[in-house]
Amino acid sequence: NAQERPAWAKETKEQKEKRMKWWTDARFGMFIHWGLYAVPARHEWVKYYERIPDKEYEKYFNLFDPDLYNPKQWAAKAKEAGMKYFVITTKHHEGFSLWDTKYSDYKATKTPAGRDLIKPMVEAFRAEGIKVGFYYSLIDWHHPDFEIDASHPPTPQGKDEREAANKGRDQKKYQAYMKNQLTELLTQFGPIDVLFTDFSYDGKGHKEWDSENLLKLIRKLQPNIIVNDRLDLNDTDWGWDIKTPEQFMPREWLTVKGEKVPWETCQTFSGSWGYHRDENSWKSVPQLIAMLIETVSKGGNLLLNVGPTARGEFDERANERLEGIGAWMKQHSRSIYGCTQAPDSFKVPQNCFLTYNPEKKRMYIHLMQWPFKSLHLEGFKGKFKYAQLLNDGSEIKFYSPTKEGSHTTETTKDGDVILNLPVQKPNVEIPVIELI
Ligand code: H79
Repeated sequence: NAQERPAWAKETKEQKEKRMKWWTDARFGMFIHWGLYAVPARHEWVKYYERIPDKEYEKYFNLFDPDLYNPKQWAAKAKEAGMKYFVITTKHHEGFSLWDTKYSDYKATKTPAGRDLIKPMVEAFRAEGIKVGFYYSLIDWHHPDFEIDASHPPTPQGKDEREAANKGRDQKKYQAYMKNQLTELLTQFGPIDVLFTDFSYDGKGHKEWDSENLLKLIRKLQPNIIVNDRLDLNDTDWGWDIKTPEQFMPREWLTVKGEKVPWETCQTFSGSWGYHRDENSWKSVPQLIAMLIETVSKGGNLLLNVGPTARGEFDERANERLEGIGAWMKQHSRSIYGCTQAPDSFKVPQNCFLTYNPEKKRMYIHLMQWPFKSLHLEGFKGKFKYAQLLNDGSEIKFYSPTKEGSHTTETTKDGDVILNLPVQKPNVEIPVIELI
């Protein structure tokens, strides 16, 4: 970037780690996608996929009436699932604002909802001790100055058509609008812990968003905020905080210039982010728990999305999954909170994910398949003193085989430890062994 880096972009690695510690310890957050697209209930990109003209999309604005909206219930569900922060779509690509913004009439206040929906949400989650994150869409399909590109619905088919449609549009004015809206969001709702901007692509990047100045403003208004990487700013030089792969599980801890960086995968229950009535691709509770474990085993966070309905509720499929995850978390969150990838010196046993708490020096072995009686731990000898099942705190006995006697010696190497597991798998989705 041509501009000089501001002071905050020069914080040391240690300073950054300290600022982000609550977030790296938290490991698990709730994403919430809520907007007018909850009314058609067939994907938050429905305006794009179905080429819906503005006039026709208006009907969802006029019908948006979340009469069952009770953010205390949402917050209670997030808490029950073990989520430590939440991120709400204050405005998605459709351009509709959930708060009472001064800078647009395309907002919840002007719909049958008739009020600011963000303030009570922020209050409800804070009251549960859950940190507050705002998602803000850089893309805006409603603002009259947002320059139309190939992914703008209803998508003009040709370049000429787009150029004609852009007569009179001034992206600079849209930049000012974003700054005004972000100023509201970052000054009127108390401390905001996370900002999730979305997103840059072929059509638009840091020039079109004025990303450098946007980030400067964000840091000025909320110096401790954690900002994602979607502003199209150069690697770490420009001071974004987290890498955010979308519906994707990386092979290993994500790096920038060879250095491990904080990362968060955002994931959905069923594919769509907005409430989708007819989607049949819902992940199961054990799949979702496995996703959380695998993410932490690679040093990342999981931001798991709920798309509330048009009437303002989490639907029963979402609640069932949040409850299932919560039941597991109640007994096993020790292997998640404050944990990270295990040191390389520990070899990952077959069909297992390891997580490690570096402060407590405890290792967690997640058994994705229950073996018959023996779990072989290569090179673990002398690295722990006690082993227990995490769900009930019951002792697991172990031994290191010797060269003499046992039939196990032929396939066992020096330094191995064998855990004596019960024949029956404990009655939990994914059993965990804690090494102390
Ligand atoms: O808010 C959620 C999504 O709506 C948004 N980010 C998450 C958090 C998002 N949707 N898609 N993407 C991000 C990735 C971009 C996809 C695109 Fe395309 C490829 C845009 C244009 C080409 C697929 C095909 C989607 C639209 C057309």
